Amino acid sequence: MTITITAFERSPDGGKGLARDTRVRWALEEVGQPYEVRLVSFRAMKEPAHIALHPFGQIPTYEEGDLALFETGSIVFHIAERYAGLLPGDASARARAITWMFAALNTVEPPILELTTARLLEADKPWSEARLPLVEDRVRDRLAQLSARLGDAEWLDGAFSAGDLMMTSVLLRLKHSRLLDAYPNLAAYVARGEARPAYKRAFDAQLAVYTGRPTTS
Ligand SMILES: N[C@@H](CCC(=O)N[C@@H](CS)C(=O)NCC(=O)O)C(=O)O
Repeated sequence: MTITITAFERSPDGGKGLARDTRVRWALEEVGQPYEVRLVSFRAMKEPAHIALHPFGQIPTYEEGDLALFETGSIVFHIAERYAGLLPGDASARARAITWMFAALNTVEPPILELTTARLLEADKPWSEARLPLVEDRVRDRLAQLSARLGDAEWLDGAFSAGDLMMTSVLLRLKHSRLLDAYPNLAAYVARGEARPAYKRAFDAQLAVYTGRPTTS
């Protein structure tokens, strides 16, 4: 059955991995499933046809036969459940991997997104300069906690899982800030994720949309 995802027709970062279709592409590459991409404009994202797929008018979405999903947490979880390669077979290890997916999306991503908002959208506000250090400290708190838990391990809980895919995807948002520098084990963790062939294929395929180079999927 053909899998179709949606992605930005014009991506704000020019396809350099920040748009969330990257994590869905990555999951599909990890499990070896081909997929098609339908590009949507910002205007089309807010029109009824897309809203029927995604009530909040965003990307990515995921279609497979008569199944339509939105939210990257749900999409990556679905891929990991349906195809082998992203969740361990052992029930407890599987539950822990899923826990890390939730931790990435519910606990680590929110302060990182808040920082992006503060830097990009609120920089001209009179209170921005005073607030920014507070927002950065909230990110640092989470990074310190995650760094302490990861320690010297390669991945968060045994073998690479959907939990690592999601956590790496979230941390990649900090790549161009200096915040990861204080946590070398997290920086190395992110680099390990980026070095995975499946991630590289996903990244290249997204970038190719905007550079015109042929995609790998
Ligand atoms: N929680 C959603 C967030 C989706 C989201 O924020 N998508 C962004 C692209 S990465 C988007 O469509 N932004 C355009 C908009 O919100 O109008 C998920 O994980 O799928």
